[in-house]
Amino acid sequence: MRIDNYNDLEKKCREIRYLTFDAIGNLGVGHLGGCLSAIDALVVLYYRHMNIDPKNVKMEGRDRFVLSKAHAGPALYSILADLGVFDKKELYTLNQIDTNLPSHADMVRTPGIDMTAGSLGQGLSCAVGIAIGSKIKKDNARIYCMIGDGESNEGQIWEAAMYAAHMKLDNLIAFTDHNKMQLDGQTSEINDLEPLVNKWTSFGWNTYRVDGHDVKAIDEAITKAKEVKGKPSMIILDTIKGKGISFIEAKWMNNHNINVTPEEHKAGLEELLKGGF
Ligand SMILES: Cc1ncc(C[n+]2csc(CCOP(=O)(O)OP(=O)(O)O)c2C)c(N)n1
Ligand SMILES: [Mg+2]
Repeated sequence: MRIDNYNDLEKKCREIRYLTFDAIGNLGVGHLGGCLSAIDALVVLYYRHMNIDPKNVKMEGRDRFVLSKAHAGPALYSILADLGVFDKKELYTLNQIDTNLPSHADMVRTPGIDMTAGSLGQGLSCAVGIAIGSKIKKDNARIYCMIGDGESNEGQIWEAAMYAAHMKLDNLIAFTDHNKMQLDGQTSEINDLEPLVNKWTSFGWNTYRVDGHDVKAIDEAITKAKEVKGKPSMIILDTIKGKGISFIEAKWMNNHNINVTPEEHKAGLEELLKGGF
C-alpha cells in the first residue's frame, strides 16, 4: 500500500484521476473541479501516511479522514477501490439508485469512509470531536480532514479552528484545498480568505502553504506536521480546480458540478492516458 518514491506517487495520481474521471464521465455529471484539485493530496495521504487496513476498515486505533468537502467523494472512492476496500467495478455505480457510492461521502453507505458530510462547514468540527475522542482513548490515531476554500466562508470552520487550538489537538492535521473557486464564483470576490496563513496561525494552528499538486511538497508538509506538539496543523494547498484535464481546467470559472458528454469523456481519458501509467 505504501508508495515510497515520488515518481510512483505521481503515477498513482494519474491513475486516480483516470478512475475518477471515468466514473464521473460514465455517469455524465459530477463535481469534477473539486475532485481533480484534491487528488494529489489525497494520494499522498492515503499511500504514504494513513495508518489504515484496507481489509479491516474499522480497525481500532486507525487514522481517520474526514472529507468535509464531501462532494469530492468520487476522488476518495477511486482511492479506496484502488486500495482494495471494494471492487473498482463499483465506481461505475456512482450516484445511481441503490449505489454504495453517493456523490457525497457517507460513512453509512461506503466502507472506508470515516464521516458523513456534505453540508459544508461541519466536517472540521467532526474531525475535532474525533481527535478529542482519540486523545481520551489514547489510541495514538491521527485525524486528517480536508475542507474547501469556499467552505472556509462558513463560520463553523472558525469555531472548530478555535476549539482545536484550545484543546491542543496535535493529532489533527487538516488541509484546505485552495482552488480559489467555489460553486459559482471566485472566493476572492465572494468573501476573500486572505491572508489565509495568518488567519490559521492567529487561530493557534501550525500552518504550511504548499503547491497542492507537488507530491513532494505535500509529503514534506505532512511529515513535519506529524512532529508538531501541542497544536493542530493546517496545510493550505494551492490547487487548480479541474487539475489534470486541460479542457476541464480551462473551464475553471465553471467546472464545479458539470455535465460530461460522451465525447468529452473519451477525450479526457485519452489525455490522462498520454501522461502514462
Ligand atoms: C452548507 C452548504 N451550503 C451550500 C452547499 C452547496 N455547495 C456544494 S459545494 C459548494 C461550493 C464549495 O466550494 P469549495 O469549498 O471551494 O469546494 P471546491 O472548490 O473544492 O469544490 C457549495 C456552495 C453545501 N453543500 N452545503
Ligand atoms: Mg474551491
